[in-house]
Amino acid sequence: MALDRLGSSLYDAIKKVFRSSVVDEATVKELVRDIQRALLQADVNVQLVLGISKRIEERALNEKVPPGISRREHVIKVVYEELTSFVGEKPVPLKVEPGKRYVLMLVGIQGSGKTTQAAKIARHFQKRGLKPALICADTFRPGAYAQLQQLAQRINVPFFGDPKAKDPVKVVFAGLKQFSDKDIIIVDTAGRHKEEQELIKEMKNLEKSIKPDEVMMVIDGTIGQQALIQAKTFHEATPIGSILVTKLDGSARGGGALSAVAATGAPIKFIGTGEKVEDIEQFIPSRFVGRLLGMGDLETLLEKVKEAEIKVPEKKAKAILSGKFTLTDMYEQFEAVKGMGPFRKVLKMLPGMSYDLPEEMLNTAEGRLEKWRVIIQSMRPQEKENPKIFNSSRVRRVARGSGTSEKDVKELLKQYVMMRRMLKMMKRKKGKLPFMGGKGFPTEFK
Ligand SMILES: Nc1nc2c(ncn2[C@@H]2O[C@H](COP(=O)(O)OP(=O)(O)O)[C@@H](O)[C@H]2O)c(=O)[nH]1
Ligand SMILES: [Mg+2]
Repeated sequence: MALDRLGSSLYDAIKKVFRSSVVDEATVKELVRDIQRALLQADVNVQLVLGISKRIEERALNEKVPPGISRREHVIKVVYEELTSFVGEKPVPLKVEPGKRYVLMLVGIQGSGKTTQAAKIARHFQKRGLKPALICADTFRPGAYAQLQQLAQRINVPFFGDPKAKDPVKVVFAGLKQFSDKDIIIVDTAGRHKEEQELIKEMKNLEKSIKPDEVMMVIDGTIGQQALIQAKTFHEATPIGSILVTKLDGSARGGGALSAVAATGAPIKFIGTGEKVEDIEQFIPSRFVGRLLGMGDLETLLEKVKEAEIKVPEKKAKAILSGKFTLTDMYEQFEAVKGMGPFRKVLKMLPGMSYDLPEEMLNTAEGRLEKWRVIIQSMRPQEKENPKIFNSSRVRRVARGSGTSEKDVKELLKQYVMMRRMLKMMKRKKGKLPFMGGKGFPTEFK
């Protein structure tokens, strides 16, 4: 199951909590069951799933709700916290300082993505003004040398290797000598499929000889449950200091790889999200879980909600919920959101936005929201109040007046229809929009 699907099924589970009229024991139990199902389908280890769901249930049912937040919010907070602690509470960045040579050794089976990540990590630090270097210690696979050499050349990072060498230890020592002035040296090692024992032996030996500052295990995010066994085997041979999960783009069954974290106790430091050398991200647990839940970074969200305390007069809120949602109202929403910080971030927090908007739209959302504001400003009052009257000549006029294209105007109108439909749906279900309980976000509907 794809990681993004895990995201949307967790999100659906959470959404149910938002929409149910009361949050009681039955709601919590159903939520826990939904979460279990989502995690199991994403290949997370059964024991882990049971542990997490038990803690969520206990806390959600028994913990006292802190003042200032609703029971609903509390339940979501518990889910979020438990999932976050499952992938690592805080980000653990790879610390590299100028002038202090740091040797990072990558391990993992063949095809997990070591060589590619070696280059990605080098580039990551190069972009931050540090001096990286790459060493090819894969003396096993023909072509390993050329692969890393080419990658190094492309990103302009110093590279050392010996295509004829048989002993990786010797190669690494020679490389380390040459790179004594570098800040981070990334050692790419061999991985094998079948002769696992051989691989483990070589890895152990290499680690003992060169004594790297850190051993980072590269795990293919698509291998599911196997990741757990793999991580355990490696960890027993050489304590793994950190983990990099690759291929979390596409159809990664990331849950299995995430279980590996629990097996080794080592933090995930990076994730690989594509084949290109820039497709690497520092792993930030809260952001990751937020993404899984389809609601951005919850902590930031709760903070923002408290900070902003945007309220819409009750009369207006009632009018909107009764179906009267005009473009003027939409404009006001944009204005309100604008005061809350970076658009993109806030957009992810908007009800229904993170999963209903295509990714490409989110990417350009910042510019777009600004555009939409200008477009609405260029409309006549009767158009804002009654958008139904829009025809092609009105669209053309507004596009011209706002310096945008007709396509832009149509897109805005489409977005408007979507939001109105969503509000109507909410009304029918008599639920609140996500995060609209308590202090309300971005407006208060009571
Ligand atoms: N989609 C995707 N492919 C990746 C990623 N990282 C590596 N790959 C691909 O995985 C394959 C194996 O990578 P490689 O670095 O040679 O693995 P190694 O044998 O462990 O050194 C290559 O085709 C890479 O392009 C990633 O983050 N996403
Ligand atoms: Mg390789």
